[in-house]
Amino acid sequence: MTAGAAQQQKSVLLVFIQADSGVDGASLLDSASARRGFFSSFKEQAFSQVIRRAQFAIPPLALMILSSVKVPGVTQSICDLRFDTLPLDRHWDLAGISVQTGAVKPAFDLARILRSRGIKVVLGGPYVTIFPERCRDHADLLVIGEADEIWKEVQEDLSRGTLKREYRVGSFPDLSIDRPVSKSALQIGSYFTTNVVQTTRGCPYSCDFCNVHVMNGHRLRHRSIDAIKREVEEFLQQDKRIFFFLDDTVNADEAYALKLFTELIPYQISWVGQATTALGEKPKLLEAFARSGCGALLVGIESLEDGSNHAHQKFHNPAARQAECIKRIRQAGICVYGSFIYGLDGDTLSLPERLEEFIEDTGIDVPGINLLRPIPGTGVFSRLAREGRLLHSPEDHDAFRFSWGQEMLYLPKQIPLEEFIPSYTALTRRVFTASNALKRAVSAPRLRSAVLMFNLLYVHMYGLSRKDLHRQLRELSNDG
Ligand code: B12
Ligand code: SF4
Repeated sequence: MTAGAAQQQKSVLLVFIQADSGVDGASLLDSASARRGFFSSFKEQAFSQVIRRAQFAIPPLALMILSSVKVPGVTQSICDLRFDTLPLDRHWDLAGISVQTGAVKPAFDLARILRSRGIKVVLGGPYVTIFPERCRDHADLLVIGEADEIWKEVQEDLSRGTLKREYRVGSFPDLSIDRPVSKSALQIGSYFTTNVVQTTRGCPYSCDFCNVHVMNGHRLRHRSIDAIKREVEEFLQQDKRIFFFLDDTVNADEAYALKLFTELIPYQISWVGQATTALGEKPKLLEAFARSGCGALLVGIESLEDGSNHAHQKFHNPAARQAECIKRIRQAGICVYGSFIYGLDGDTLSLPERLEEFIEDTGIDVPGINLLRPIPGTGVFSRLAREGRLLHSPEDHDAFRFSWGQEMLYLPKQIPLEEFIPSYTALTRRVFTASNALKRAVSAPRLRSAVLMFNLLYVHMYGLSRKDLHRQLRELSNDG
């Protein structure tokens, strides 16, 4: 390579930001965490490491997709801040940051640091797509929307020195066009698995606490089954570990899912994903899931109160059918992670008892009992703001940061906050105990050690959540 060609070579750094709490590492939100004793600090750090290193440590698919778009003269690297420190000892022509709603402040802080060192910054991801105006001043350029196609243009412009201020994706990318995803920019050993695959994008539903349908549209877009099979084959050559199908609802199109998972049976993989419990009513599809190696599914149950789900625009999966469906999924040998939200608009103080009974009765392997997180840009956020029920100014998006059930951000409709918090913490104290963790692991249809680990982590994380919520309650009553 000549000196001139070497000069023209451009380098791009793609950065994934660690959330300061939640699945990336639970931490107490209050400064008291700094005052904890040696033993609890040590325990905290050890748990945090386990969480980072083992449980959810999957690579960011968005950045894998971007780094797979190859343009001559441009090299791309991924820096995952869960494991890596910023490689500021090297020269970068452009740094791309994926901004999730709720981790806006760390993303903007990072952008400022990079720009102060003369590195151009491009922001993309869910928050940029929904709130481009709020991002403009924090970056040299923005990519608004799904960047699968437009990222090539950005890199070409970088190469030519003609970068624009804004790249707006006109229409959702056609996923049936084959765009192979490569792992070449990943540190494979850092992750629990690197086999992350998305088969469809978009969601036909409109739950008001979610904005996937806002970001990715209501129409389900499919990748070609042949392309997925090639990807699975390719991925297996580098990493034989479990696959994670990241689709929000992997059974959203039942005919497609049946064909896909039937054709994946010969690959003998094991996999986990997210699905609706309607799967329990489709014996053929359920069998294809089980035979293709499905070990566990996360299902969003939210409330056991239909009125609550309806109040939040969730109409699929009526509560009455949930229990039977979950039992059938488990009978097929697939573990169920049941995700609930307590505090929805139709919920009353009688719900925790029913929820506990439901978890017992169905044998859910890993329960997750969440607090509603009003995320800026969602329907519920706007509605709670209109109704004066948000506990922070709706303009202050940083106040709505992610946390692991550690703070209430809004006033529940039917339950006063001073009764809601004790009722939630009493519920998590009963559900997440070490003996329940053991019981669930023993009765799990498979993946017993993973079920045990998840449940034990939750014993720890819900313990932190209780401390923070009680602190918030004390503060609120002092203020009042
Ligand atoms: C897998 C997953 C995870 C994984 C991996 C995290 C990750 N972000 O990769 C784990 C389990 C760790 C996780 C954790 C969390 N998650 Co999550 N997760 C998902 C899920 C199911 C898929 C993400 C994905 O890979 N999508 C596919 C890729 C291709 O889409 P994409 O990320 O949007 O990227 C495209 C564009 O946005 C854009 N883009 C993205 N980044 C960048 C960067 C640049 C520079 C450019 C140019 C473009 C660009 O181009 C990409 C290609 O088209 C989504 C749901 C969804 N449908 O997206 C939720 C989702 C992203 N998660 C969500 C949440 C709330 C969380 C947690 C806060 C949960 C918690 N309470 O702890 C944490 C936050 C962790 C973090 N540090 O961000 C919310 C985010 C809401 C929002 N508006 O931001 C989502 C949308 C789920 C939901 N229903 O609300 N999550
Ligand atoms: S919560 Fe799930 S089903 Fe509801 S809109 Fe979001 S992605 Fe779709």
